Amino acid sequence: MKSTILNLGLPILMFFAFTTTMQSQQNKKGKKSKIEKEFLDFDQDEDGIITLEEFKEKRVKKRRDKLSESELEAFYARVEKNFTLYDKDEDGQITMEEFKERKAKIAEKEKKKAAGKQ
Ligand SMILES: [Ca+2]
Ligand SMILES: [Ca+2]
Repeated sequence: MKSTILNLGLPILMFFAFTTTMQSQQNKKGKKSKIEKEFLDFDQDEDGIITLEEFKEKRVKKRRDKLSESELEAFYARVEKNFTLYDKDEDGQITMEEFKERKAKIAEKEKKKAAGKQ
């Protein structure tokens, strides 16, 4: 009797897992414009490319008043390192494609992290 329940339960579980995956994929598509907006937020002069200067400016803006000079310097170093993670072809500029790629990777990582916590 117990095994009958198990045999029925597994396909149902798999079905739910499948539909949940489908839903999250749909959400991802909906989020595309959000990433594009984020990109434009970085791209101050709207030339379709994020330079290191623009990247730094945006990241530091909120923190500038709160951090000491040495903290700010450390923060800049971190931001520069972060920039290279986005800039895949290392030309010193982040294109929309590179930005999206990196964002997708981050989302993937966070998904894995969240799954590991369960
Ligand atoms: Ca720009
Ligand atoms: Ca690049």
